[in-house]
Amino acid sequence: MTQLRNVSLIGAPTDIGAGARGASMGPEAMRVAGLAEALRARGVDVVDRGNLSGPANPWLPPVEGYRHLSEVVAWNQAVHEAVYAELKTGRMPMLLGGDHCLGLGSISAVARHCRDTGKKLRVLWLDAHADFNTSVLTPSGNIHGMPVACLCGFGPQELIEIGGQVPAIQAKWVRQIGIRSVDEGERRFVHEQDLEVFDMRFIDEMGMRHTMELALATLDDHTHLHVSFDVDFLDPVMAPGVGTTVPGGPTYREAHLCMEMIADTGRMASMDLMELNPALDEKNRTALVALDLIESLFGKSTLMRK
Ligand code: HAR
Ligand code: MN
Ligand code: MN
Ligand code: MN
Repeated sequence: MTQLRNVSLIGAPTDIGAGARGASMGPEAMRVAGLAEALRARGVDVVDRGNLSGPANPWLPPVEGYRHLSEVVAWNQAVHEAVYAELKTGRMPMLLGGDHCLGLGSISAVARHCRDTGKKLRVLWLDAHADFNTSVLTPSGNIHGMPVACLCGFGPQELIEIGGQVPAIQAKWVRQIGIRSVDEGERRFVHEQDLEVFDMRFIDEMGMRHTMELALATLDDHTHLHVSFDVDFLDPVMAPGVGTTVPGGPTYREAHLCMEMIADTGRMASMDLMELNPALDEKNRTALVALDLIESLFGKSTLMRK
């Protein structure tokens, strides 16, 4: 196992890109659930860097297809710098969102680190949504529906250039898993850009095991694996605490297998935990499920093989 065993928690308490308020409380909910303690119990050296700060949510309608664009840029710049700084010191950043628009800042930092160090990047995007909208395709203007498109170079200049290189990543470096809600124009764009999507129908037919074998194929010693975990990936029966629930997600066991297979690669070097919304949760239970899955991601297994 070459997986980094030193994690830096970075809180990004904002819901600036979301369609519901409350993801701003996500970082604290994970702390209350006992994230740092659970990782330490697994032998991980954990440092909590506390929360980033940024502009308040003005809760305004979209302007030219984007809601809160300048605020989204400011938050993503802060996330980018924080994530990049951790990678530079050889630590594993774990971004605690916050809504998923911040995946742009996080993954652009990871891509920049990979350019610095000559690593290959593989991004696993665990989500109910493809997050591949643009200002013309979006039905909402909410930028949390756009980060993958922005990373691939399709988005407003001030956002897509945050990592210093446009595009920050190539679509072929991404594997999306658990997808079950894609907007009409977004669907066409996903095909046009050849994004590799393992949707729920694929998982139903092929099983999570085969899905993950494909998603994790061709990783090697030079691959930096980034996991962007949108909590709405999970079935809302077990994870109601998100702003945009979509029925028919992976079961508890399927989600665990997904995490366990990622852990087995030993290649995860950064991650995001996004969209947790305590305002919509029940006694922090979604945070506790997310924590449970993160433990699996860090190698917890029933028979403790390693
Ligand atoms: N596709 C819809 C939109 O663009 C909903 C996007 C919801 N996204 C997230 N993150 N919750 O995945 O508005
Ligand atoms: Mn590194
Ligand atoms: Mn998402
Ligand atoms: Mn989502």
